Formats: sequence, structure tokens, C-alpha cells
Amino acid sequence: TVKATIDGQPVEVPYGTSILDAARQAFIKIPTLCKHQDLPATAACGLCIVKLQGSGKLPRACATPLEDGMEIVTQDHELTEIRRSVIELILSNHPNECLSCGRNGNCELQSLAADFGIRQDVIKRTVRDLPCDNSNGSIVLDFRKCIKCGRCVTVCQEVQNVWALSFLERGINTRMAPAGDITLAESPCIKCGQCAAHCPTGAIVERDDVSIVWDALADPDKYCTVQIAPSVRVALGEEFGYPPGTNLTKKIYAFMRRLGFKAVFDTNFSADLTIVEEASEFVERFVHGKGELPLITSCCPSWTDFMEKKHYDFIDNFSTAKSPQQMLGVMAKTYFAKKNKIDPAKVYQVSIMPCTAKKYELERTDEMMASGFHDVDVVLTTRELARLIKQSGIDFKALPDEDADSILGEYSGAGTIFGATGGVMEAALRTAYFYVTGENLTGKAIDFESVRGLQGVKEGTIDIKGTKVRVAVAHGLGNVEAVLNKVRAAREKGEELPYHFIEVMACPGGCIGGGGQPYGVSDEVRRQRIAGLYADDRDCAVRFSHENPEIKRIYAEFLEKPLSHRAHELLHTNYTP
Ligand code: HC0
Ligand code: SF4
Repeated sequence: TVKATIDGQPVEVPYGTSILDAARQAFIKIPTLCKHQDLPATAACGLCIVKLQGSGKLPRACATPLEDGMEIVTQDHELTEIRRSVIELILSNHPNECLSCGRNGNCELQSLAADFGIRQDVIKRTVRDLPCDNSNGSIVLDFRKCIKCGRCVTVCQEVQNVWALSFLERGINTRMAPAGDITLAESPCIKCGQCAAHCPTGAIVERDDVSIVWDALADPDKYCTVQIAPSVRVALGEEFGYPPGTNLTKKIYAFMRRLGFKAVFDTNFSADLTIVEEASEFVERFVHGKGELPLITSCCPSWTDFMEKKHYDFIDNFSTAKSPQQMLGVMAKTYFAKKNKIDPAKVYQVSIMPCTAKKYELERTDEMMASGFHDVDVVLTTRELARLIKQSGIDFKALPDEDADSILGEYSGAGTIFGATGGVMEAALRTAYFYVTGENLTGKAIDFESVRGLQGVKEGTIDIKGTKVRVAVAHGLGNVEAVLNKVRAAREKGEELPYHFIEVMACPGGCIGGGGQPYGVSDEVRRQRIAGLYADDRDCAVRFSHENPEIKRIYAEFLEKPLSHRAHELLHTNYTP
């Protein structure tokens, strides 16, 4: 460890800790616009300068490790004036558009300008006239609002290994843009939205579809239905002052009904449906040798997009089961509509997701219209849902708890953990175990601890009555290549496969860390959201997807059996390089 003082307070921190992090541990917040808790320092903004006593130096706290004996001053009149000048300089290149900006109210630049009491333009404003990039249906780039902090570039290149975003040009003209100055749609972007989730300003935001939902709700010819993804329920509360991980499932149902949705469904239900199909697919391949191993999960559209662009040698390994979002859409417009004698052409399906890429998934292939219509009509991210709630005037926090509609609303614990990295794998193994042995796991064995947690790649072995199933779970796309390369190496040498089943989620932490979730994510926040989902799992009366009574009913009444002809038509898809 190293010992030093910060603003006169003694601190002791592990060797290598930055001054910024050391100060945080001493309850001192040094302002910064470029350092995000998730990412390495880029030292771009210069706001976090501090004084190193006795040296006359002004090191940047984010990029300077604390050393033994340092006396650091983080705060005095002179530092405040320097920081104010830095903010004024940034503002001089920034459009004066806060009122109509997608980040109004939660922009880090806006709130620092407020904190530092900036009341007028001191430096003449010169904003480059660059058009927005709206080419991709998930994410919008407004280059004029970029402050060149580098967070988006770092997360896109280093965390996700996608390399869609980079810095172009030099000096004062430096700007964030798709590499090669092409449009985002032409770039390798996989729409995960991690850039938007880490952007401090309105330079990268989700495409806002809230008004489309208002229009649909006002249309008397539409029968509006809604589904809510697993990870939304444990993160939405952050927008309303609840701690991360607070489970608001039943308040969200109550809100949706008051807003005018005629039926309130839950994506957790269709997560159970995905598992029944996918676990059956696994058993087909693993036990009966029909199809490629390892089986690889495909419910994350960013991962699917990435596989098709970069790892298409694994196309045959991909589960053909559609994601829960799409399965719910198709069931709403077929089974549900028929059962309730509603014209499926009028059913309008809104999907609330943690994810910007889900906006793209609904039109990925023709098979996303298996009902004869767009199975899902529009996706709102968690952040957009928060805006919808705020616009509605409904006192969300005061709402009573309500239940989802039956059918397509009831879920098992296995369905809810989909939202956390490892959750899809765990849910699938619980059901695959039953399909192979005819018995359900009991007690502690239901929890597959080895695939839980935030380690980038997790491995585990499950013993199905003497047969060992080897699994791997990767989250954060930067972690996937190592896993795939192990499989490639074994294939080349004709050796035994390292894994039989692989789960991949594009976002660090899985969907709870999705690109459309409330801002301010960190590993601590991810852990709390994950804990919220596992608590929901523990509290569920039913912990296995195949035991969900509504799932049983839907097969009995409509789908016949897993992987049936009808299930294939409605619930499965394919992939193209
Ligand atoms: Fe996910 Fe999903 S778990 S991808 O992250 O599979 O978005 O939460 O809704 O579809 O269920 C997202 C979350 C979902 C889907 C589910 C899966
Ligand atoms: Fe979307 Fe979840 Fe995939 Fe992230 S991990 S891109 S939130 S589906």
C-alpha cells in the first residue's frame, strides 16, 4: 500500500490507485468529465487536476497514481477557477441546446456547468456544423455535442472489441466518429449501446421512440399490449430514487394498465418459452447427436450481429430459438389474439427492454414476422420508459402492486435470471437436466454458482447423472474471442471440445448492464441489479421454466411439444453471414 494525505486527511490505498480513486475513498469527489468508473483513464478533459504540494505541479488525478508521502490538494479557489475555465472552454464548442437535448436533466456537462455557476458565455461559441448520424435505428450520434472525452471509443474498442467508433482528425478538429468516416449503419457497430450508456453528454443517445408509443395508445384501431424484459424491473427504480436492484415488477404492471395497455405481458414468461425450446435443442444435439456442438445462445441481438459479422464459422452452433422478446411478440399475435378473439392485425406490441439493439432485432429477418405482422412493433429502453412515466403524470412511486395478465404473464425464477450474465445458461441447465433425467434438481443444486458473477469468462461442469456437460459464459463482447478460439483450436486438432454449451451476452454483466439502462453503471451497480434478479428467482414459487403452468398450457393448447412443427414455424429463426 501507499500512504499519503488528501486535503489533509491521511489515506492508505493499494499501490497503483489513482489520486481520483483514493480521494473517493476519503469521501472527496474530484470533478471529471472523461473518467468513467468502468473504464481506464483517458486523461482527456483536464478537469480533475489537483495540486501536488511542494512540486508546483498540477497532475491529473484520474491518470496519476498516488505515491507514498504525497500531499494532495483537491480543492481551493485557484483550482476552482481553473476548472471553471476548462468547462467554459468545452462549452465554447458545444451547442446551446440543453432544453431540447436527449440528456436534458442527466447530462454530466450540464450538471457541472450548473455546479460551477456558469451563467454566461465567456468565450465566443463556435460549434462545428455537423449533421447527426441517424443511419442506425438504435443509436443516434450528434457529433456537435461530443466533448472528446474518449469514453465511447474506449468502451467500443477495448471493452467490446467492436471498433466501430474512433477518433478522426487532429487537434481542435478531433472528433468521435465511425472509423473511416462512414455512417454508423455501414460500420461494424452491433448496436449494444455501450457507447451511449457511457457518454457523459447528448452526443450518443438511443433513438427516442416514446412518441410512437403515445401515438399507438391514442389510436382506437390498435389493441396495445406490452412486455417487460427481465432486467428492466431491477434498474428502472434508479430513475426514481430507488437503490439499484429494487424489484418494481408489480408497479410497472400497474403503471402499464393505467397508461392504457389492454394486456400486460412479461418477457420473463417468454424467457421460459425460449428455455423450453433451447434446452430441447441442446438435448437433441448433446444426447442424440443431431446438430453442432457447442450450442451457443442467440438471444442477445448484438451478439448475433457480431457473430454474423465476425465469427460466422459458428453459425451452425447458434441456437435457432428466437429471443424471448420475439417469442412473446409472436405468441401475442397468434395464440393470445386467437384465444381472445382479437384481430391480430390490431394487436400492437410494445416491448420494454434494457437494450438499444432490441430496436434492431425486431426487423432482423423475415422470420421476425412469423405471425404475419411485425411480431414486435416498437422497443423502448428502460431510460425511455422512465421518460414515458414522467410524461404520463402518473405517480409511479405511489402505485399499488398488480399482477400481469394471464396468459403470457406468469414466470418462473429461471425466466427472471435471464437478465444477468449466466442466467440463460443456468435456466437452460435446470431444464436440460430434467429432460435428460426426468427429475428436477433440488435444494442447492438448483443454483449454478459457477456461472454467476462478474468475471468476464466463467466456466462450469454439470453432472447429469454421470454425464459431464462443460459450459462457458462470456459477457462483454471483448471476452468472447478467447472462448471461441478454444473451440476453434480443439476443432483443428480434432480434440475433445472444451465446451458443450456457451452463453454470450454482449453487455458487461448481461442485460442488467444493457446500453439502454439508467446512467451511472459500475460493477457495484451491476452487482446490486444482479442480486435483485437472483432474489426474485429465490422468491418464485416455480424455479424451472418447464414447470411454469402457463408454459405447460400453451404447449397443451397450441404448440403441441417443444420443437414441434408449429414451434419451428413461430419460434425459431436462422442466421446469415
Ligand atoms: Fe435481455 Fe432477453 S435477457 S436479451 O438481456 O434472452 O434486452 O433483460 O429481454 O429477449 O428474456 C434484453 C434482458 C431480454 C430477450 C429475455 C433474452
Ligand atoms: Fe442487449 Fe442484453 Fe445483448 Fe446488451 S446483453 S446488447 S442489453 S440483449
